[in-house]
Amino acid sequence: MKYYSETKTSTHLTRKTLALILAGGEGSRLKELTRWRAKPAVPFGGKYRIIDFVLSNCVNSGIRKIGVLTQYKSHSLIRHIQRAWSFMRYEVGEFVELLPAQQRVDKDWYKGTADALYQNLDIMRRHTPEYVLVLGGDHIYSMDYSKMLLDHSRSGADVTIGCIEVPREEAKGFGVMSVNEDFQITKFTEKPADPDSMPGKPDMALASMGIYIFSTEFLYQKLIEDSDNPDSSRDFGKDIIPSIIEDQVVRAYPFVDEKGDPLYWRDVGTIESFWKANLDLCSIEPELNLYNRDWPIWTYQAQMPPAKFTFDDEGRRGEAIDSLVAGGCIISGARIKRSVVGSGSRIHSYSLIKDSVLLPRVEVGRHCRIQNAVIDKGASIPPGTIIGEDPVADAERFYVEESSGIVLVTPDMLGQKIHML
Ligand code: ADQ
Ligand code: ADP
Repeated sequence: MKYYSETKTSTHLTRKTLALILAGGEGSRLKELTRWRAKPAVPFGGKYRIIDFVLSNCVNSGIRKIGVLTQYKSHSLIRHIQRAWSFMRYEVGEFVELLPAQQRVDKDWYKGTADALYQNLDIMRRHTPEYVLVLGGDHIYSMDYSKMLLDHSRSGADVTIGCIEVPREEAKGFGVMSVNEDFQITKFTEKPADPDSMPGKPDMALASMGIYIFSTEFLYQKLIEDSDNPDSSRDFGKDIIPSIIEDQVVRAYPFVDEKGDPLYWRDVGTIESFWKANLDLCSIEPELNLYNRDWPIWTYQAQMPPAKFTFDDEGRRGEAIDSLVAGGCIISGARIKRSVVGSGSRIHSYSLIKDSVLLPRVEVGRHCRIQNAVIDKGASIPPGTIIGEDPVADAERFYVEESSGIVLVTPDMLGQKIHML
């Protein structure tokens, strides 16, 4: 009986919710991968783009009214959303609507994440939501937002913020909170130099996932107040959230399983974290399971034939182990280990690829050795190229991330003039 009424309530809640995905940030730590495209549009996992994960979470959670706020280098993002997500039917109250910065309120683009919403207040009002779910467009995870909505509506909070435990060192890049025994947030600091640790866990901090559920009228009121404040940078993490902690009911919603253990959530903000989250998919039992039929990750499906593996001229077979090889690839006499090979790629004979992430439509010539690398979409690696063995030689031609040693190779670095976005 309890289960039935919960299902009914959460269906009501998800129908009354408007999800707004912030997809306009620059993502500058991804370096050349975001030179030509916004971070949410960066290809991920062989055939997806990063934004597909949050969009799939919305649809799988039953939230079908979705706005995507875009700003920075949005061409490929907009194109992808139009191609992949147009199956939503407005006639039955389902949509993915693009909300690009368009100087609607004054001459300014979106100044910060709160301003991005403020500039679309009239559009939000038109949809008459009871709740607004604000999401980042650049995280890799599977999450049922209906559970968080249920928690928000039951608690009567003004805002509920998704949170997760992270090592204290990493927490410097996040909003960090302290909570009381009822999960009410008592302190919130955006990107603190010295993050507060969790009680009984000196090495961990409670980080904001950048996911907020607002009761609608409260959100509108705060956005308007913030727009009148000349000292505000118009950002949720820097301005709005810290300003309401004292006087309002702001609750934390931990992203954990039934046992209370943290679930998989990755901010793929750096080359290393992007590389690592891709390789996580190659584990025997990945924490994020793309093969879960109850939680499909939707994307644009290009018409591609199955991946093909053939022998080289000397009879050595092309093979891939602990790897994901997307459709349309031909692996002819090359060996691939613990790597992700993006759709439509060609890997030629006598080459070895290890611990690497190839975005779609990469060509690797004969006799190449590639390891610990990320190869951007459309890059054509000339025969005999060695990547990931000599950091000095790599740094002369490519980008080597200092902290991790991961090598990033883009078409620009190879002198190619065509950008496959
Ligand atoms: P950051 O990710 O550093 O921290 P921000 O750069 O504002 O915050 O990006 C948040 C989201 O908004 C991203 O998806 C980005 O693409 C988008 N975005 C940024 N500027 C935008 C703009 N002008 N218009 C539209 N979209 C924009 C935030 C929170 C932290 C939290 C982390 C979790 O501020 O408290 O811990 O997310 O990753
Ligand atoms: P190598 O990898 O040794 O340089 P090729 O690129 O010529 O060799 O391809 C080896 C094998 O891959 C071919 O025998 C063929 O089976 C397959 N192959 C290559 N290109 C195509 C293609 N365009 N369509 C279908 N199969 C192809």
